[in-house]
Amino acid sequence: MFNLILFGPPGSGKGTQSEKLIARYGLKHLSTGDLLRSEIAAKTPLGIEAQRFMDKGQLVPDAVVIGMISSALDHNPQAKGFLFDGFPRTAAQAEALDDLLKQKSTSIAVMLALEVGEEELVKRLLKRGETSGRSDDTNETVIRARITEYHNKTAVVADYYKAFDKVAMVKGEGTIEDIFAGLCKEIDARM
Ligand code: B4P
Repeated sequence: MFNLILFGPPGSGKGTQSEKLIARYGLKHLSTGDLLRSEIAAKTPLGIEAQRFMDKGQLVPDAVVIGMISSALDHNPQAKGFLFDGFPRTAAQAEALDDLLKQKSTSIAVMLALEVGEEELVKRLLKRGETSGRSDDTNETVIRARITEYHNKTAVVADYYKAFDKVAMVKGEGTIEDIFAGLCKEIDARM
């Protein structure tokens, strides 16, 4: 199995690049953002709870997202590898992911970390908010709260994987194709 994490602040292009990466490498895409949004759309109790946090730009509680990922792993026994998009976002989630993968006798091969400046992030998310219908993209205060959550709780996740020498930093500004080429180079060097 080849498992990778696509990491970066909100709006850094994780969703955009994930689509291209799964098409090229045949990995199973697990996006906690997408999973949460489908729970919200289906108005499940989990979705109703998650929405309260997402509308404020806050992270959803660890137990909720770890449970979602655990069941997604169980439902995909045939996958040749997973692309984790937007997960893990806290140190507790990173430890839980390691445990879940260990139970399946596998591990993370690499964390690809997209680097994008803060003003570019805000610009991209406000632009997406014009058409996406995502309530967390239309309000600049909520967008900045998401970036603050990233600095306070998520940035440390890169340190967790750096300790195992598993982090590759990739420039996340420029054309989508150039960024994709940078990501593929790092993956191909490790496959
Ligand atoms: P996510 O759904 O993960 O989304 P994101 O971080 O906002 O965006 P992403 O980085 O995927 O950006 P994208 O490619 O779309 O999270 C949403 C919320 O869910 C979180 O705030 C949190 O509340 C909750 N959540 C999710 N996972 C969680 C977890 N593990 N634990 C707790 N809570 C969790 O790109 C953004 C825009 O930029 C797009 O419009 C795109 O077209 C554009 N773009 C991309 N690349 C570009 C480029 N090179 N140049 C110009 N524009 C570009």
